[in-house]
Amino acid sequence: MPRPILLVTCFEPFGGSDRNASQEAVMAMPDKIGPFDVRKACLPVVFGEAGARVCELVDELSPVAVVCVGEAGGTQAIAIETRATNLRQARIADNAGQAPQDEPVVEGGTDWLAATLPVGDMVAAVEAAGIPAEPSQSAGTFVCNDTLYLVLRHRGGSDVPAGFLHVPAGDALSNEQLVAGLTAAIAALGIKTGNRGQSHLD
Ligand code: PCA
Repeated sequence: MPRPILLVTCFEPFGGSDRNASQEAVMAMPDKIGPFDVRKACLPVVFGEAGARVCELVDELSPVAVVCVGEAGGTQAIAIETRATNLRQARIADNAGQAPQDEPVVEGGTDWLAATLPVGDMVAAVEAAGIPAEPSQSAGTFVCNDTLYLVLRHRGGSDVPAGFLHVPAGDALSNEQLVAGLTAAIAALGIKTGNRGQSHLD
């Protein structure tokens, strides 16, 4: 039996910064976690393109789950997003110079899409590893939210469970803590998956 593939993505630096905490943490994660082979990809911080890239990787790798990771300013904990909103509202330009205002991610798309990873179990697992974590009801309206929205509606709300974790930008948590927290969150997926009481990963 081949080992199940878990797709984990991060983002390149953006907004004039030369670092992205999500990239540093994801690239330092182990290549195997529990039963999973972890495949990592770093995404462009570009509206539409990042989500399209994840969808391509889903088609190419057939992962059992997708965990996207980005950084967020002003937070002290790993935030596990519960949903994505159909809104693009950029305070700063993305890395292609786009700053959409009040535009939908998908014209005519549903207002919200729920993440399909077990958010509560993941929060508990990260906290059990001694790293602060919290569920979050908003992934913002920039490229991270955009990516989650596009992945969740891929193949018409695909069978692949997907979710998003925001790690603090800057030094609120060390890279070692981020790696430990992300690894714990992913290990929790092997125990129980899906937020509809279904087990997707068995
Ligand atoms: N954070 C941004 C985009 C890339 C990243 O790491 C966001 O929260 O949308």
